[in-house]
Amino acid sequence: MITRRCFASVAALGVGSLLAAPVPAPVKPHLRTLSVLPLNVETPAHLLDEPFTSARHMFVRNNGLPPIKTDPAGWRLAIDGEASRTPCHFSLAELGTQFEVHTYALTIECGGNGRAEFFPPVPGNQWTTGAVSCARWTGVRLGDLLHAAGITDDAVYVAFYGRDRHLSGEPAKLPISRGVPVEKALLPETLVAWAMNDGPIPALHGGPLRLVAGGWPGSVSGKWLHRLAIRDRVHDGPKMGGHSYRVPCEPVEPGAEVAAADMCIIEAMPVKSLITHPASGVRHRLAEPLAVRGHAWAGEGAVARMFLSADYGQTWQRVALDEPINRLAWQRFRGEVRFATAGYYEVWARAEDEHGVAQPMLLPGWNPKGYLNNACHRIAVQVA
Ligand SMILES: Nc1nc2c(c(=O)[nH]1)N[C@H]1C(S)=C(S)[C@@H](COP(=O)(O)O)O[C@H]1N2
Ligand SMILES: [Mo]
Repeated sequence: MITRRCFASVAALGVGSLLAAPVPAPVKPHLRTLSVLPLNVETPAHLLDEPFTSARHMFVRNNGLPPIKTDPAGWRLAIDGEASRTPCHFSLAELGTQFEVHTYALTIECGGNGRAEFFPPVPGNQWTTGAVSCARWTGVRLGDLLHAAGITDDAVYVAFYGRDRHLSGEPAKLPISRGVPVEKALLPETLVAWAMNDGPIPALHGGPLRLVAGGWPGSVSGKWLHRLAIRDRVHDGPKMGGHSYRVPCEPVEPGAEVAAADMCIIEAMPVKSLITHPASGVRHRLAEPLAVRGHAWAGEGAVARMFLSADYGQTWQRVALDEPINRLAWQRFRGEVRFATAGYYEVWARAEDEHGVAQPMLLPGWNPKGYLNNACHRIAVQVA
């Protein structure tokens, strides 16, 4: 892996242009770059403290190379597929005028967020805690577009096609083409969006048009969207099959080899939370309570109760939790932690959903690609 330091020194010397193969400047230097080709960047927990994630602090997960041209003026969205009676296409202007426009804050978490913790280790981007965001997305309901395209009764899945390019450079190959079952596609919050946080979607995040299906693995929220196919079967595009975005249908022993046939597609993400203030490693004065806050989310549902522990989970204190601004938006929590003595502590956070399902304190089920790690987040606190 190329380190950030390496980028910084090249940029500082201004010699990038002199190198035969110029070292790219970090795209988000204040975040943590996991890989450059393709670009994968995660966000330190304390930079996710904003109510809604700004572009500056949004993780980047690319499977291929972003398109070279993302001009909104010429952009078209086609809708077709076996289960479309009236295939059609729209410009961005037509989308905005022919359909009702909606804005929702939607949590997008990469299926592999937390992968770095699995043991035995699994290949792939070693995300720690920073592959999650919740921005405000504006666009039209995917369901409205499906009706415009004459969705038929035998529709099973809605597939996305993006304009990004395969790493091999082969124009016929797609880096990724996934999608969602029709039931998820028809939910009111599933959007085809052209705006993020009231501005155009940044090119890195799928602008000018992307699918946003909150609460599900980020890989279903197709960026650089130019085509939707209404399928009469489970979509079979790149990264739908094999071990991609799938977990063993039945739990397996850590390190087990699992046949592709025994892997099931991930749907909603599990309940989870993140402490966004203070940053891990904070020094704190014994006399005062420590103000702790963060976000919690729960896949297709809502978080019902939120807890903090300062004794490795031996005792838990229930803390304040906001309602989500809309379904599938993350929820703010805030509490105060008091310490009996000086010394080293950890503060742990644990979210519980509406059905009484809470985050595990240790790693959840190991799986070959390291998906769905929703273990409790914890920060270090030095009390003096
Ligand atoms: N076209 C396209 N869409 C894509 C991807 C991609 O590589 N190409 N990556 C997916 C994955 S795995 C995730 S987690 C999210 C990341 O969105 P972000 O980079 O805007 O944070 O986009 C998804 N949509
Ligand atoms: Mo992802």
